[in-house]
Amino acid sequence: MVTLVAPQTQPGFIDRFLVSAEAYHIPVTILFNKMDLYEESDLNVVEEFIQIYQKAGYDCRKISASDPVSIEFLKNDIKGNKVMFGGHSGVGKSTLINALDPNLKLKTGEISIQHLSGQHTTTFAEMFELSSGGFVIDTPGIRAFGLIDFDKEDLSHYFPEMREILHECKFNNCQHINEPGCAVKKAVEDGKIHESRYASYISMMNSDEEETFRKDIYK
Ligand SMILES: Nc1nc2c(ncn2[C@@H]2O[C@H](COP(=O)(O)OP(=O)(O)O)[C@@H](O)[C@H]2O)c(=O)[nH]1
Ligand SMILES: [Mg+2]
Ligand SMILES: [Zn+2]
Repeated sequence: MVTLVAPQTQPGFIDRFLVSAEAYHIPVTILFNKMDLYEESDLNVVEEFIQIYQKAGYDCRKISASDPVSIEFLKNDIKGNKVMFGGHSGVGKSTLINALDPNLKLKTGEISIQHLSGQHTTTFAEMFELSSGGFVIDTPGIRAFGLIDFDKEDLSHYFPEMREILHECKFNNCQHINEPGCAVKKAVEDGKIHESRYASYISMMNSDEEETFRKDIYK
């Protein structure tokens, strides 16, 4: 779940999230929430984001947790599945789950350590069954992502639009940085891969290996 105001989600955060999902073969739908709050200029930014992520192959949906019509499709998507809602604190994950099933009464808004009866604070991931079918996992807000369980050399495999053309690179160990005959760099130049996605790739390649690619996160 992504919002562009209150709070603002950065492409770099989305890209790290998506890479983690790809690494675990988890299909992603990007929900742009709080559409009811956006001014004209915000709407342009939403469209830019949607361009970036549709080009990368992701399903993008504009919703408002407060607009039942905009979220109805989710009931079908969730039926028969287990679905995790992720994103920054305050983007509206718990509000959306309540809108999908008002019986759940998850706590929203201010994070509180008080456990009021009949309410759940999102301080850890918790799974709930929806009355319309399927299960949803509500997660606490994620500030940053540093949890990717694979080698740096494989990073481009977790960008779907890069994965498609990797075999076209001249060198089979191409890192898509400075190598000649690199199909990824050419696709960026030709506008087939969005510059913002490539910038995230480079940023992740340059990031501290211990931080970004550590393999002991669940130990
Ligand atoms: N205007 C508007 N506010 C929303 C929407 N979704 C959530 N909110 C508000 O955003 C705040 C944070 O929501 P919450 O569900 O607690 O976010 P979470 O931390 O992602 O679970 C609450 O005050 C919600 O009422 C929406 O679609 N539109
Ligand atoms: Mg919450
Ligand atoms: Zn390459």
